[in-house]
Amino acid sequence: MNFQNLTTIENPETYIDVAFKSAEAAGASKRREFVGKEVNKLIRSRVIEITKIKALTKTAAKLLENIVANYPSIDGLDPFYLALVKCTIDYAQLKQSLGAMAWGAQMLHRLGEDAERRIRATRQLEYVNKHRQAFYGRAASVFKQIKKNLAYLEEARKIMKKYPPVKTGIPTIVIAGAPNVGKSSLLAALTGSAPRVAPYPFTTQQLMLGYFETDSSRIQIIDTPGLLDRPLEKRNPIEKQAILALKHLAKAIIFVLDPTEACGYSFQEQLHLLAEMKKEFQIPVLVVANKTDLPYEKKLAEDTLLVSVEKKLGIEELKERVIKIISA
Ligand SMILES: Nc1nc2c(ncn2[C@@H]2O[C@H](COP(=O)(O)OP(=O)(O)OP(=O)(O)O)[C@@H](O)[C@H]2O)c(=O)[nH]1
Ligand SMILES: [Mg+2]
Repeated sequence: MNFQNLTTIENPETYIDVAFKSAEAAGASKRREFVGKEVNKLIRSRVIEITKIKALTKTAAKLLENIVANYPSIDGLDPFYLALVKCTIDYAQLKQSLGAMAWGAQMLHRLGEDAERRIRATRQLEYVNKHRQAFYGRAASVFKQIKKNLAYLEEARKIMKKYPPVKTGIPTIVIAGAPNVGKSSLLAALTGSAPRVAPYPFTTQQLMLGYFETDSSRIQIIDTPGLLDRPLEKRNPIEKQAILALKHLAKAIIFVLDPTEACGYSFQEQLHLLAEMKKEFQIPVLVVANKTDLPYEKKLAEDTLLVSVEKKLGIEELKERVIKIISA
C-alpha cells in the first residue's frame, strides 16, 4: 500500500476558492458567447448563472470525491496495515470523516440541482442572480461544515505518511530482541541497508526494512525497536508496531540475544522475553547470540547460532537458515 504519496488535504477556504474560480471562469466564457447576439436578458442571465452553478457543483464535488478516491480504502487494507491504522489513528473518526466527504459531494449536487430548478422557474431577472448567490452561500457552508473532517483527514494522512513502506506480499522475517543487542546491525549485515546503529538502547524508533535476494525469491527483513519483557497492554506505540509486524507479517523470527550483556539487559531477562515471544507467536524462531567477539560466560542452548556482526561471523550461516525456513 502506498501511504507515502497521499496528497495533502487542504482547508475549506482553499477548496471554496478553487471551486468559485472555476465557476466564475465558466460564467465569463459563457457570457462571451452571447456577445453581439440578440438574446432575451432573462434567458441569457439564466444560461450564464446556471453555467456557473454547474461548474461550481462539478468542481467542488469532484474535489471532495477525489479525497475519498485517493485515500486508501480502509476496509480493503492488508491486515498489517489495517491493524496499524487501528493502532495509530482514530478509526471511527477516520471513517466518519471520509463519510463527510461523500455527504458534502452529494449535498453540493443536490443544492446545485435545486438552484438550477429555481432559476429555470423564475420569470424575474433579479431573482436569477439571487438564487445563484444563495447557492454560492450554501455551497461555501457545506465546506465549512466539513472543516473538522478535512482537518482530521489531513492529520491522519500525516501519520500514515510515516508508515513503513512494508511489502505485504513477500516472505518476511522479523528481527526482534531486547534493546541494544545488535538487531539493526544484523539487518545491515544481512541486507546491506543502513539503519541507525548506536551504543545505547531505543535507537530504532520505527520498523526498518531491508531485502536480500535468493536464487528464487526476495526476502524482506524487518528490524524492530527493542522490546522489553512486559505485557502487551503495557507496551508503547512503537513496541506495538513491532508486535503487529510479528503478528501479521513474520514467517519467522530472528531473535537476537546478547550473552555478553553489553546491551545493558541481563541474559536472564532476555531469555524470559524469548520465552514470552515463543508463547505469543506460533512461528519458527531462529535464536541468534550476537557479540560473540566479546567474552561471555552464559550457557547457550544448542540450537543457538553464534554470530558477531562486528566481525562478520555467522552471517552466511544465518542467511542459509533463513532461506531454509522460507522455502519450507
Ligand atoms: N562487540 C560487538 N558490538 C556489536 C555487535 N553488533 C552490534 N554491536 C554494537 O551494539 C550496539 C547496538 O547495536 P544496534 O544494532 O544499534 O542494536 P539494536 O538492537 O538495533 O538497538 P535498539 O534499536 O536500540 O534496540 C552498537 O554499539 C553496535 O556497534 C557485535 O557483533 N559485537
Ligand atoms: Mg535498532
